[in-house]
Amino acid sequence: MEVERGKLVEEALRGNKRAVARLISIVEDNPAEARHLMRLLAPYAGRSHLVGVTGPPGSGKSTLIAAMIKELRQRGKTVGVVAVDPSSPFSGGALLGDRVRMQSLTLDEGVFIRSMATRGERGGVARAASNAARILDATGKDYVFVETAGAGQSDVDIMEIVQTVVLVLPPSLGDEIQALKAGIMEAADIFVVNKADLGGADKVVHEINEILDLIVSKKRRPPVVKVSALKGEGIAELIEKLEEHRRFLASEKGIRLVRPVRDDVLSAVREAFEEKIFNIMKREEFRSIERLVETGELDLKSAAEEILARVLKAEYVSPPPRRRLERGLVQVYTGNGKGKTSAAFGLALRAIGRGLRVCVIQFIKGGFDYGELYSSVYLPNLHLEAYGRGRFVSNPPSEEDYVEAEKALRKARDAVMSGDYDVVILDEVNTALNLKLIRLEDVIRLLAEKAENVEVVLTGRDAPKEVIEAADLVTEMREVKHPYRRGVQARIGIEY
Ligand SMILES: Nc1nc2c(ncn2[C@@H]2O[C@H](COP(=O)(O)OP(=O)(O)OP(=O)(O)O)[C@@H](O)[C@H]2O)c(=O)[nH]1
Ligand SMILES: [Mg+2]
Repeated sequence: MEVERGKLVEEALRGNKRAVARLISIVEDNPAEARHLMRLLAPYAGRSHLVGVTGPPGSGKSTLIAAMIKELRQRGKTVGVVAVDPSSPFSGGALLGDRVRMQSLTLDEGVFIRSMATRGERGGVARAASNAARILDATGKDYVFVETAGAGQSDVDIMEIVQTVVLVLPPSLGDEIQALKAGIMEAADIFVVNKADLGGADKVVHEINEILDLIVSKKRRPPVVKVSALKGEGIAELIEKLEEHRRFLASEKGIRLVRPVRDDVLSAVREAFEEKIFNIMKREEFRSIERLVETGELDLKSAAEEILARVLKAEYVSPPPRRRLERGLVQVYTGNGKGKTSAAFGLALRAIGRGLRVCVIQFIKGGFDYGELYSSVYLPNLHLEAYGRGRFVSNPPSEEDYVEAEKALRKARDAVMSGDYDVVILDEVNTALNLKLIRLEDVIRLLAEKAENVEVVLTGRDAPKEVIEAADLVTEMREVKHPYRRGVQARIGIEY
């Protein structure tokens, strides 16, 4: 497939019309394949002048394009055409002479014409047409015209991918001009009043100008050009206007001269998201949703929403890539000031952000209602266990206080030895030591035996001097001021 694809693209780039036609067919029929092909072609596109030609049915768009092709070929320019859903075939009308002229156009090596039917899902045609235009662009056409019928959303979509929008109006339009979709009126960069040979054209030119007086808020007032596509009159002037518009775009920092990339961006997003789905969801998990759709228990939209929700959720809580410390030290936050546990949690946040795993063992505090108990749920790689009875330890401590502290110490040993964590925070361990709930020598041994690449943080006031000696970093929080002293109560979210 890969080779075939490459070969086809190569042939098309070399100007082989059959290869170009095949490329466009593939892109029309197969959105997945289209993405691959468009990516291969992307580097070659971006040089054509993409011109949208729109207007009511029968206004003479196809005839006008044919006339422009003739003029452009005389100037040595190559041209591609994508005609979307023409109600009359791209024949330039019923006149026999036209048909012959068209035929001679399709034989011309410098011209490529392709019709495309509207069908299927909304947006599908717009995408296919825009891809086809891009293919013609990549294969080196100087001008690419995209003809659309001037009604409906897909027109507006297509108009967004071109650089210059030409709105073709017949002279017989009269009041209908008011009924034209405002969006199209405003999107038009050049107005063409066609069939000037039939008379009545000046009146339409006048009406358009009146409307333009009202709606023109742009920097550039779109010119109104009177032509007869059939007789080839006014065509040279129209081409001048096209070129003038291109120069205008270039002077506007090339905004629309840059190849419109919305489709590329969207399809890249689609692709990235698809990849994410299968990175995050197990095949089976996906399959189970698929099955619900098959049996009709879930409609497509709900299925999509379900998948979206799961992926986003997993993505949201998924941690950065796992990292390990090269060397772990021992830190102590002690003193009578507030902020010891807060400092330890600050360190935890930093560590988690770098893909380290953090374990917090809280001595004494278990059973109290601290905010960190709730936030740890949202933090990947933060494991928190609180031991204690939810009551201040009295003197002498109860049997249960000893049991809880013992459990916490055992857990702490596991955490520093297991290799599962990179940072282990022993919150209030100093307090447990001072209350003699656990033995100092056990804590010192734990620090001595901890795995090399594990950082251990001990908090709590009055750290024993043996702990301070064993530590690499010791910070003492000293109370300078505290709101409790002036009767401020503990606040939820700040003190607890
Ligand atoms: N008299 C006159 N007839 C024209 C002119 N341009 C086009 N026509 C005729 O108008 C009819 C419609 O022309 P098309 O070029 O097929 O019009 P269109 O806008 O492409 O039509 P759809 O693609 O069906 O929307 C044909 O019979 C043309 O010959 C013109 O300048 N003068
Ligand atoms: Mg047409």
